Amino acid sequence: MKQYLDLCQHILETGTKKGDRTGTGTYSVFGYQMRFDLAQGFPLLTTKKTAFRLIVSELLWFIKGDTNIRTLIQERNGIWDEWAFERYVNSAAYTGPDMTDFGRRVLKDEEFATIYKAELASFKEKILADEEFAKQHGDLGPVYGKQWRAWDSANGVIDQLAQVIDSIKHNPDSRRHIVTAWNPAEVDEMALPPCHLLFQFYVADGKLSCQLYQRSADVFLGVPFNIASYALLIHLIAHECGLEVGEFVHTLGDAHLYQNHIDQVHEQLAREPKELPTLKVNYNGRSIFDLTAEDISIEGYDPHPRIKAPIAV
Ligand code: UFP
Repeated sequence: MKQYLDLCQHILETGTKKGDRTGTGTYSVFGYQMRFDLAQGFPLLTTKKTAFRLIVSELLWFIKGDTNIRTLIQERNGIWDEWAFERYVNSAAYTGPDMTDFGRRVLKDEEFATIYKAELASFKEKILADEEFAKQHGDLGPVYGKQWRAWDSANGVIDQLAQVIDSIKHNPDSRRHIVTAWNPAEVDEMALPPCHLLFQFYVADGKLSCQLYQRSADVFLGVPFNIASYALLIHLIAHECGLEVGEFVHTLGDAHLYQNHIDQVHEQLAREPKELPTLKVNYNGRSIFDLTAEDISIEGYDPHPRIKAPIAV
């Protein structure tokens, strides 16, 4: 994954110091593109252990059109927890200790961190135990799953994912194989406006490629997930359409390294990339819409150890 390490190096060398919504501070570049030939192996980062299991359950959650964290928590996937929690503590229903600005305070104040962890844990327990509570407070608003599978329009509900698969199958040369999660009418209702917001498929020589436009990219924590997630999506859709996999073209808008990730990036850059793993999917005649996390695995993944870093909420 030299492409990824080159991006980190590029930001370190040319990035502009820039403030951001979370108050953390970043080094940032605007406009960058990476290409991954999926025939060369599955692009899961080898210079840092990356949790493929979480990538799989999140992608299947998008594909199923789900927007509630309950399903993710049931699969022991906590990557969206903070976003739902933030909505909850800002709602009238929340009566616990003050959680204002929890993302930043948790990094600076140990006493607060203990209280926060307990609150978040009890929030998650309630989501699991109480279906009504989950319906009200586990939903993230009309995020990816909603837009991909059930975009609301004056002409009815649009299943963009099913439509794009259909158009790849029946009109492969089309230049309109597009799915967009950026719904301007609904952005304000989302817990987090989509980061990976528009993708286009391309069919040539029996291979399926895909280009993604990502408006905002946390290069240390988010991007390794985003690359693997779209690589997996291309594999699944290619199989669905009887095509081989081509390239993943990853185009970034604001590509940033948070200032509290810089030591970790240097640690990673000092590591030698290893051989890429291989994706295994047990399709068993089922469509992309019926696969479960148990059907998808990775083989030959022997990464360098995990590197921890604080997430900016
Ligand atoms: N982010 C990613 N990839 C994702 C995702 C979020 O890198 O898939 F959901 C990062 C980008 C940014 C933050 O650092 O999360 C979102 O903040 P903002 O909306 O202010 O761009």
